[in-house]
Amino acid sequence: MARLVLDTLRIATMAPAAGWGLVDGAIGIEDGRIAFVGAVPADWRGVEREDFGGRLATPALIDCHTHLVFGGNRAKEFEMRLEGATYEEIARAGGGIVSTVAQTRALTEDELVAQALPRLDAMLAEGVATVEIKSGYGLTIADELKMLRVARRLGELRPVRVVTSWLAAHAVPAEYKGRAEAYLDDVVLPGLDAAHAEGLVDAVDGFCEGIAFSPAQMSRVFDHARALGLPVKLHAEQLSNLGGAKLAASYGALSADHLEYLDAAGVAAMAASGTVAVLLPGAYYFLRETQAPPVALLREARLPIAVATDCNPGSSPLASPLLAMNMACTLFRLTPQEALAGFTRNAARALGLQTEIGTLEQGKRAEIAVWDVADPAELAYRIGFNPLHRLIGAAA
Ligand code: DI6
Ligand code: FE
Repeated sequence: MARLVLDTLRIATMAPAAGWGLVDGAIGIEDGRIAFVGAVPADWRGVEREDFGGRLATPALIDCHTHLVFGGNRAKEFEMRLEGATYEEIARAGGGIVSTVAQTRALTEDELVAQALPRLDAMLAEGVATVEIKSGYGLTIADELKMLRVARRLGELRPVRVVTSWLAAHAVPAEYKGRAEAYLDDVVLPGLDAAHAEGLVDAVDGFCEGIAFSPAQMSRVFDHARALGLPVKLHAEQLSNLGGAKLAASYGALSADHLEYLDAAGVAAMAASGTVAVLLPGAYYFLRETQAPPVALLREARLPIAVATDCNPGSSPLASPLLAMNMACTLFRLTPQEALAGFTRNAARALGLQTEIGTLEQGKRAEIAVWDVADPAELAYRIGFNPLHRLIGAAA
């Protein structure tokens, strides 16, 4: 029985639905799980202790929405836009999501691993112990499977839990232009079967938008996921309101993500199904979006709100959860407490892992971030500064 006491901590357990759940004291760890939070029980007196000098402990961070695996980058496109080029001109010049698809298809698994590792390492350096990673830049069966194999390998190469999502319904590839249904028939649905058979899929995602897939098309994907017993989630209401959140909720989705254009009916549907609202301030910032998600409605409906980086080359080249927290506060007016809950308790729920991680409570996995700060609000407050002291117990 491996026991350890982390002593002299200020602990933000994030256990209550509101509040930090602050406790001053110790955390007992036994065989990788939290045995107690607070005072050290009598039968733990002889156990090895490590003193943390009053530092702050929080649950290790969970980034519940990323596209961490992709080839190349789109810095050139960023430059062109700042020099006045329109999105259309860039697309005609071979830019946009198509260019990331081409670059991703061209790389081997090893090369994709090598390109993703620095992004993953940046996240781990900020206290991340769980990261969700989507496919969606391969758009052929072979290339989508390749992306998810890379995601799984990242989880073997680093002490992090990787949760995967099948996002072949991210964009219609050039070779299927105007034939989205055929793309679903030829790639998205049979590819899902193949990826699932290989154990590569933890959930099924899609991009429900005018420039991507309609609600009716997404239902076909979700019906297939349901038949395989896989949970679903959706990029919904990012650029317009197609009722994607409502559709996702009708399938009991784990989460609906982005949500800038979400309306009251969508909120009500999500509340009824317990679907988590995942906010992605990095994409809002980078695309200079002006309509913010309806945070007041989300609060009113008591929807759990998660926050994530959406790390991707086109709309959110962001590998910093701490900066995402700051942006959620400055741009969406979340409180620092909501922002941290968004990267801990509610992010766990968005991945269906709420019984295992996301709060510091007895029985949960001992995945703990220790920070050189006194007050948990400091985590969302600073910009471009990383106060992580130590990450403990991340999945090996
Ligand atoms: N929404 C987004 O913001 C990204 N994907 C999505 O569904 C954009 C992806 C890209 O431009 O590469
Ligand atoms: Fe995304």
